[in-house]
Amino acid sequence: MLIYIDGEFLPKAEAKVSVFDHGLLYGDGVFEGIRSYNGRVFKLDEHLERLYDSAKSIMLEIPISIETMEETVLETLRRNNLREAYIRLIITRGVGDLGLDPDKCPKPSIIIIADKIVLYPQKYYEDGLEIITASVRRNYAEAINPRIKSLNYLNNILAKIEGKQAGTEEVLMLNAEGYVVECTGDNIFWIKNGTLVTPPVHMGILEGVTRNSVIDLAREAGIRVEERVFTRHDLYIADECFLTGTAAEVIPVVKIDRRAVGDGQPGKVTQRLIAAFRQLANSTGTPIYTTD
Ligand code: PXG
Repeated sequence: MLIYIDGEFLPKAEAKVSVFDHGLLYGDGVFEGIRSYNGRVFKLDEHLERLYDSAKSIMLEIPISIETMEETVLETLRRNNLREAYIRLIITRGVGDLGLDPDKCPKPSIIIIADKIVLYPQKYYEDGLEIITASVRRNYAEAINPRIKSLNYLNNILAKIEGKQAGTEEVLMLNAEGYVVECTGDNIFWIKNGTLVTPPVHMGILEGVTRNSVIDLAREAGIRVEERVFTRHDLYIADECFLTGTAAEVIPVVKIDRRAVGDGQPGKVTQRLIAAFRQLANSTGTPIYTTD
């Protein structure tokens, strides 16, 4: 495996960062998780735009252009001979001293890891997931805005630990006001009487690339979509529920806080959207190899 770090492609054993990197010392940096399907990178422009927006929001200037970044991501995939991959792009504040001051870090670091994709077990797509609500609340937007895909994921990790202790794969998170926002690494949708609902971005969620694709697909299929505020009550009385994310794609939720969603089986609209998303992911994207 060859990993890109600051202009070089290094074997895994040599791909290392300094203990003085502020990404490690303070979680000071941003990242992206991207996938390629069948030799094409899915929504590469959208992921890169979110990466550069996240960086701008924390006043971190990425030292290469978005065009060079795009080419470097593709080159990392080529060097590793990958067609179906999970790509982790990381920008850290870089090496500084032991103080918080980001101005002591003269050069941000760029890391690109491209690996084989580890998929969720197929049974979750057929039988659905069970989730519970975490007691930990999603970050308050005026503290660390959830729209920033920062290296500081402790908020979500604390929620994930609660889920692991309860034996669930994902965990529902509420914002400080108690409204449903998202899960630890996935956005949430529910359906009632044929209308698809998901929280608006300003409530304090990561604006998922998969989320946005699913909203488009649903609208194209003639499904009414609403981005609005809701509580767990709405989820408890929903007909269907599903999560979206780069790793999970579209995955049904059949139990929330030990209550069955709808009839306790993955719903019809959810199944339609799973199929539509797979079709889109397998037929679009930026080609990695010129022969594709
Ligand atoms: N919400 C949060 C908080 C996320 O971190 C999503 C939603 C979905 O966004 P996309 O753009 O992927 O549709 C994410 C992203 C993992 C992993 O290993 C997943 C994410 C982030 C980090 C790791 O499962 N999901």
